[in-house]
Amino acid sequence: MRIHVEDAADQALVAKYQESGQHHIFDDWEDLDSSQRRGLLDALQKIDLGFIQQLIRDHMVSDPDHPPIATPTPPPLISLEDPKRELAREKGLEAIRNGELAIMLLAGGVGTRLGHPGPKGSYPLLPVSQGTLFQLFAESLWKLQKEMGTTIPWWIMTSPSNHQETVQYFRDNNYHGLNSSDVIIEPQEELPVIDARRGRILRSGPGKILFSPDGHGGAIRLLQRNANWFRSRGIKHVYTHQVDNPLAILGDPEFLGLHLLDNSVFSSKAVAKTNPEEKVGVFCQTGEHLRVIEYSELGEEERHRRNDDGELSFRAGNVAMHMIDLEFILGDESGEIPALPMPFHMANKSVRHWYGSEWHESDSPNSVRFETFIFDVLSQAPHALVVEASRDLEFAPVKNSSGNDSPESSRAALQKLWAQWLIEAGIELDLDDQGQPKRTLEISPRLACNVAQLKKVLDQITIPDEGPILIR
Ligand code: UD2
Repeated sequence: MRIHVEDAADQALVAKYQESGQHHIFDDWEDLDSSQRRGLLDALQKIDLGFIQQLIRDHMVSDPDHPPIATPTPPPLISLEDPKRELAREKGLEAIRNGELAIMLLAGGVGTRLGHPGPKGSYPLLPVSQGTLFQLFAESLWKLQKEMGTTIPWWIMTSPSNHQETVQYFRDNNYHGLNSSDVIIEPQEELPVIDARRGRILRSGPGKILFSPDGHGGAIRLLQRNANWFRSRGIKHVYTHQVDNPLAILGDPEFLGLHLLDNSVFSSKAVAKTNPEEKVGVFCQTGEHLRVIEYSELGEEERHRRNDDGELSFRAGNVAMHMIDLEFILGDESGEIPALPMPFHMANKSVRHWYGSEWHESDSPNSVRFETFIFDVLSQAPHALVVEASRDLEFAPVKNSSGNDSPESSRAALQKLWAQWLIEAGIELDLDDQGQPKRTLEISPRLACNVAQLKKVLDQITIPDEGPILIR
């Protein structure tokens, strides 16, 4: 079909897509009004078509299988009992007090599994107040800043599709008590979604390209784009956490200290996998480097292998809390940003899309998204570290709408932990035989983020005689 546009640059753009086998994008051009046409051309302008065509060739046409992974071995691990931890904590606290730490929340994902309409962080997880995940994190950070007597900037990585809503959320909620200038909300980049069979760019409606965020590896590019911001403030380390885990200990001083003592440039927390089939990526050593091998990529034999003590050999499950040395990501004073190329992974998903002037849907995956993963920079890290964390204390993600890793299981884990703090602080509480409090319970992080902090504010706590217990 011949498409006529006035501007020579636009005409060349249209020709480029048509000649690259993406002419279907214009098949309803005649039905679009002038602003829809402009919107489409602007979206096409944003795409690096040559790069996308290369991704399609590399992943879909040539060899869709993963390249073989060099024989993995279990990685060295700082265990829960490691005596270095106490010293590490002091070192971490000192670095935070010196203003060397920033925190980055990865909140750009699409979060389709939970079925919550807004950004995942706006999910009302808290059991009594119905406060949100964003609120929990913001209040934990408020507390950490107060305890440290310093500002700790909080970067929130959104994606173009949830950015405005996230910004609006924080404005509407007065940043949950944080200084708005310390909360920097910035979107990651996005890439077009591709038809799984033919490698065509998909549309989300007439004249609209279907885009998807480029994976949490986008955080590395976001840091690099903002190199001057971090350098000018003397920030040396960034702690990253995922929006789906309310138990993440923001900026954990002990973790930062272990990272520093070990001269690591990329440190990660890991919890012991409970069974060989649990669907989390595991840290492995391959050659000189650490890497995360996704559940599906780890061979049957390795998945089930056990040590003499009966523990799974490959048990260091990735819980997506990382401490990253900024010099590794941003380079040294010379100002030259290191390249740090990351491989693209394909995610096959089923999606509703617009093609041939009608909607298409499928129960099986019909589209491909290209994503990079933050931990893939490990292959370029001169030295990296894995630190064991306790699942009960640090990992209760909200991923699915029910069952495992759901709001229900996550709330239960939070309440069990808060109940233990109260009991340890000397407050009486009835528990059931699973260790769960018999009454609905919530402790605001503004008051306490751990048992030591709780013990300091005992005089402010009164437990009502009946009903839900909200301590704030
Ligand atoms: C991730 C890990 C998995 C396990 C698990 C623990 C990967 C590929 N897998 O699985 O091994 O450790 O977490 O909870 O990481 N996000 C963005 N931008 C994107 C995509 C994701 O910010 O483009 C954020 C997202 O908002 C969320 C986090 O990254 O906070 C995890 O994303 P996910 O839900 O895709 O990862 P998941 O649960 O499959």
